[in-house]
Amino acid sequence: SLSYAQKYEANWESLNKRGIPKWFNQDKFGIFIHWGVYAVPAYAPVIPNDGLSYSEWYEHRLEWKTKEFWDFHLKNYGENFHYSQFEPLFKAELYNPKQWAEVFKNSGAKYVVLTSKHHDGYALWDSPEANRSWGRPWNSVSGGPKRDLLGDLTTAVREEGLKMGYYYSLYEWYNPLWKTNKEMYINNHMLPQLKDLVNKYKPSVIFSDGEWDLSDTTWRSTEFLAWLFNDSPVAKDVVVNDRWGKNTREKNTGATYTTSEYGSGMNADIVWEESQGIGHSYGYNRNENINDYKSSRELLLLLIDIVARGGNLLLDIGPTGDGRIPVIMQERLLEMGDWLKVNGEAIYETHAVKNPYQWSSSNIPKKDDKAYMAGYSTAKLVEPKKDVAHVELFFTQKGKDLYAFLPKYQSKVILKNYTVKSNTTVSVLGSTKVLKAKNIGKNCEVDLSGFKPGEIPSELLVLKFKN
Ligand code: FUL
Repeated sequence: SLSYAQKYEANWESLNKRGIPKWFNQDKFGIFIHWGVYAVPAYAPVIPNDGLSYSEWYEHRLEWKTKEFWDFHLKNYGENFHYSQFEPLFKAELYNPKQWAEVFKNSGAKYVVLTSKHHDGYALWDSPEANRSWGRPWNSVSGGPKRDLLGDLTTAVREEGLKMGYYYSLYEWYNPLWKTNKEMYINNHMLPQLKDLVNKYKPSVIFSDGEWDLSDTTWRSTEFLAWLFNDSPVAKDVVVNDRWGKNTREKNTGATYTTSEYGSGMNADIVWEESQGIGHSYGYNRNENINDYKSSRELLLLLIDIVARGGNLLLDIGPTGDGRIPVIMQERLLEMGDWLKVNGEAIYETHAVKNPYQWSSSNIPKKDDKAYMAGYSTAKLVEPKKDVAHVELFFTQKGKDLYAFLPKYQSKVILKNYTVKSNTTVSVLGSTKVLKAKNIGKNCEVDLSGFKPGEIPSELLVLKFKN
């Protein structure tokens, strides 16, 4: 828990005493946005579970002449077309932050994290520090859209009642200072820029990144965090991730939350957040097609699986260079929101059940059953930790109440080693009907056969055991 009275010192031992503001782990679901100049070429090869699929790495891939990118670039833009020449084509002429914020609100997400600056150094606000080697400004207000993209989204998102946070890359691939004098880069460029972002826009989340080349001491990360937690305008509620220097990831879990990326997440004992896109890239990739995108059912299973293990999902979208959220991404978000409107009470502000596997239902078809697997892709999406058996049901709890998520409707559900009490009522979220539930030995059997067709959903139903 947080203690505001104390002054944190610039070391992890002290910073870790702060804890992580409660709102973060209660909110469960956020939207990640990767947007910048890379949204113009918007291109990467499509290779599942491979960082080569990240379109936001376009500039670096060109510099390294990575074949898949270089061939595409030569063919379509030519050898002499420099990455910075995409900036004038980044116009965001159809950008409507209010519409974006409405979609986020209706997706059921509670917070938004936008790339304030990715590794290419391009800032989405009027950052005085943001400039290129030849000393010219390199941000969305001086060039490209000529607009404070970040500020305008921040206002719109907050008007919808959601929290706003920023991704910020500590390093920059082609900043001359970075290349020649790391200390000056950090002191005169990076730290003032990050503080400017905090002072001007007051983030609820800082998702730091690009930290891996240097130690946390060289980055002066603990100094920055002590300032952030003691003296910044967001000292009370800001939440920060774990990327503050090589060897800081998955550590310092008292002050920072753990980030996994296109991964399977963590266990329930720490505050953690998994991030991934709907397809295989964070930035928009025009090279992806419908089969590369997860369905809303798959995305909801991903969310459920993560929340059942105590984590958050930061689901990424990649807007286009002209300022739109691709319609298919909007649809995915809105479909998730429709489900969350009915079932959100089993997600928000819940906790992981310590050992959910003890309750695995005994009458659910086994995982090798083809029909069953066809509608249940989580095992494929989320590589289970080696000690975790195939998940048949997902569970969360809130106070004394237990929620059980069923990937598919079944007429009877048996929870092993779980018994209902005389005052327990069992229902399906979205329906007021009280279900028959009886204990048979150590197990509890719930009868779902009494519903008329269409009365409850046939997929992703949630049983509530109210105690
Ligand atoms: C990574 C970055 O390199 C990716 O481009 C992306 O921003 C991801 C969230 O973090 O480390």
